[in-house]
Amino acid sequence: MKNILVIGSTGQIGSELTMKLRREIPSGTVVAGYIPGAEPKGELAESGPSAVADVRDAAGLAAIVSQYRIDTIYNLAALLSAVAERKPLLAWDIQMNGLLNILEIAREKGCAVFTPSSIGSFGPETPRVGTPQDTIQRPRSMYGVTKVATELLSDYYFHKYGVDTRSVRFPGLISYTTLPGGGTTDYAVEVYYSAVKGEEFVCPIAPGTYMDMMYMPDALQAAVHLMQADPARLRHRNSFNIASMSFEPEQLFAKIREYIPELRVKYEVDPVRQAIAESWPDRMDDACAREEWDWEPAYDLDSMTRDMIRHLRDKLLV
Ligand code: AKB
Repeated sequence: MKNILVIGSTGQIGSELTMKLRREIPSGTVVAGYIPGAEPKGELAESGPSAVADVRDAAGLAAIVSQYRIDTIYNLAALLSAVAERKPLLAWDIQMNGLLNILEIAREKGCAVFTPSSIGSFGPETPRVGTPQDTIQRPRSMYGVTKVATELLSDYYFHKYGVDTRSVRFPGLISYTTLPGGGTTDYAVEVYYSAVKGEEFVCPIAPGTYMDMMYMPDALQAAVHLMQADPARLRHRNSFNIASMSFEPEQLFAKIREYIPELRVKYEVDPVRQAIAESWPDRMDDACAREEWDWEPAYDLDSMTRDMIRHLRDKLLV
């Protein structure tokens, strides 16, 4: 992994992953791929090359891969779960037709590909607690359908053509740099902003609804570490369960109140997000990731909360 294209470099994961890769692989080139209207800014724009990289434009992607001699593609282009329910055809186009373009380019040019899956790839029939690595995946959301298909298509390209595809099933990701847009787990990010700003938080997810969550530094470490893992140890590829914490809204609010006691919350449950959340696991079993590439998260709910509040105070209260 030396010359890397990050597609979706200005999104929640991409904005931090691109900077991490530039710091950790200084001998290579990390191209920040973006779509018009979501141009890189600040340090992301200044610290390396960027290029328009629309997953639906195969010729444009192939030109970037040739120009920068790309050997690894991080494909982070996706509509998140709640938006995908509103725009299912667009979600399919980006997530599936886009992925096919990337896999074809990877096959021709010999690139490795990381395309994240999600807790969204599971559904109501999946065992909810201790969700096994290999289990029932019958999601009912368009987001979930595209994530299962992403896993299958990525494995297909590995088995049929030898394309080095790898991925993880991300939980809800919590970060202070870039807000997520249109996910079911977004509440767990937004409440930190409300708490630090002293605003009442309106929670769209009902009390008692558990979901897997993860702090962004652990998610980024997983994305980098998996792509560097010894392929001989990988019995799985697309995709690995990874887990670090699981909570329901009240537990998160109680933890934040240990540091910001005045946090105010009211519930206005969004039926679309709630139905999706109820079909997702409460806690995945990540034993295979631990065994096959030494996955180990560093953050729990308390250490994440302290770090989030410290950074958001710096960012929002200047
Ligand atoms: C979403 O909520 O849609 C995402 C996810 C868990 O994949 N954050």
